[in-house]
Parts: sequence; structure tokens; C-alpha cells
Amino acid sequence: MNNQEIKASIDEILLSFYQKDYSLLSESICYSIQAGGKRFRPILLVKVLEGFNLKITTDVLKVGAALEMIHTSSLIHDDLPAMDNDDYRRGMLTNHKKFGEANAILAGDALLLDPYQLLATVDFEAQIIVKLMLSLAKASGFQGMVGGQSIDINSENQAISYELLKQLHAKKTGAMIVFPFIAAGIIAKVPEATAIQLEHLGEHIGLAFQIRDDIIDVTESFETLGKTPQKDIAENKATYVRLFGLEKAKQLLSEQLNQAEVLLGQILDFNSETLKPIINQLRIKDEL
Ligand code: GRG
Repeated sequence: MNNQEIKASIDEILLSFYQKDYSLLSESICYSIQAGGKRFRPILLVKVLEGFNLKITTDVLKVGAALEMIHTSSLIHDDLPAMDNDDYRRGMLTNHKKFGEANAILAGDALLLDPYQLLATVDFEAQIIVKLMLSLAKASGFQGMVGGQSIDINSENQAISYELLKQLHAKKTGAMIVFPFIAAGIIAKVPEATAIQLEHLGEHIGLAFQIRDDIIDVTESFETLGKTPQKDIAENKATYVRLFGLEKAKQLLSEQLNQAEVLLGQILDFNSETLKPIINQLRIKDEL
């Protein structure tokens, strides 16, 4: 499947889940769902499974859609005044700017809980579904994204160690990007050693994704980002650029992507060509 086909399938699953009835809740959720996300995480899931030569069924895509629900929930909540206080996301008004804070909180709440309903309907063995739910809950909750966001908001204007910065990124952004690698391993029933390699691969790509996000926050415009640029710097956020400067951050991004490429070549019975374009897209052209 190409990226456009994956995006279209994810959109269809999400919209058919939320357009069952008309309500303000449905409208506000669909507003954010249709705001033009890249669907990076579901694309990763599909590409890893294709690397193992697995057929991409609607059930597989539902797992990707469940992940995208939580991702969208996190963006809505992240934009709220009490968090990052952003007016624009994906080039459009943020959910709370359009629908008000209470509705935005509820849209995020639904998108955070509904994935488990969707996963429960997937036509996989019960044991596989439970493993997927466990991994998704870990990736998004206390041990993952929410834990990372807590470090993030509490380290604004603070001197932060490299160790804490790595932990922040691994949890806030990394865990949700590692999930597609773990989920693909669960669905493809790979041996334990391969599952560990997949997790490490996801960790490198997740870290690279966040370093890149820190870099483009200072180098790109509103038009490219779809949100206010240089906000991390203005708010003295803990980022790779703040801790290391732009050039070193680019070098660290390059290192993470090189390590991902090495790992990619070591996974047994895996066609690494499916993931190489994604790794290349994360590279910044003038990197060192
Ligand atoms: C209620 C689920 C929930 C979470 C509460 C707000 C919060 C805790 C966490 C925020 C986590 C967060 C926003 C991390 C940033 C991750 C990141 C780099 C997002 C951008 O991802 P892209 O580029 O966005 O994939 P698109 O728009 O393409 O989907």
C-alpha cells in the first residue's frame, strides 16, 4: 500500500467510527481527524508488516486507526491553554479555538478511550488483542506519552540534564512511535529476538522524529509547520536545539537515523526496503 492509500483507509475507519450520529462531539472530533495529519504512525505499522510480507487487512488498519485516535487526542490536549496554549495546528485553528475548551477536552477524552473499543472489535486471536491493548496503554499512559508530557511541562525554564531530555523524548514522542514496531511484531508473531530488534529500531526512529521536530520548530515557517514556529524556544522548552544548538542537534538526528539503518539491515526475514524511504524522509537535507 502506498502512503496515500494508507491515509485514505485510516481516515475511512476513523470517520465511520465517529460519524455514526450527528452531535457537537462528533463534529469536533471529526474536525481534528480531518485536519490533515500525516498518519506517520499507522504508515510505520503498515510498512513494518509489509517488510514481513504480511497482508494488510482492515483489521491491521484498525490497529493503526486506534493509534491515530490517541495521537489526535494528545494533540488536542497539548494545544489547550493549560498545556502548550496554541491557536493553530495542522494549519487550522486548534480544536479549543474552534469549539471551546470544554468541547476540546471531551473530544480528546473520547479519542483517548475509544481505541480500546475499536481494538476489541478486531478479528485477531484474543491473546493478540490483549497484547496490543497492553502495549498501547503503556505507550500512551503514565509509562509513556503522558509521563513524558509531565516531564516536558515541568521542565520549562529549567536547566535539564541530557539524561532527562532523552527520557522526556523517549516517553512523550518516542513511545507512540515505538508502538507500531511492537504491534507489528505482535501481529506477525515474530520471535522474541526480532521483537527486541524491532523495539530498538522504533526507539531510534522515535528519537530521530522528536529531534527533527525540535529542529524544524526553529528552521521552518508557519506554512510548513502548520503551527506557530519557534514556540519551543520562546517558551524555553527542553529541546535538543536548546541543549545542544542547531548544528549538534542535526548531527544527533543523523546519528539516530544511521543507527536505525544499521539495525534495519540486521532483522531476519525482513525486507528493509519498505522502511528506507521513511528513514530518508526524516533526514534534513543540509545535515552534517
Ligand atoms: C490526553 C492522550 C492525552 C495526552 C495528554 C498532551 C499530552 C498528554 C501529551 C502531548 C504529547 C505530544 C503532543 C507530543 C508531541 C508529539 C509530536 C512530535 C507530534 C507531532 O506529530 P506529527 O508530526 O503530527 O505526526 P501530525 O499532525 O502529522 O499528525
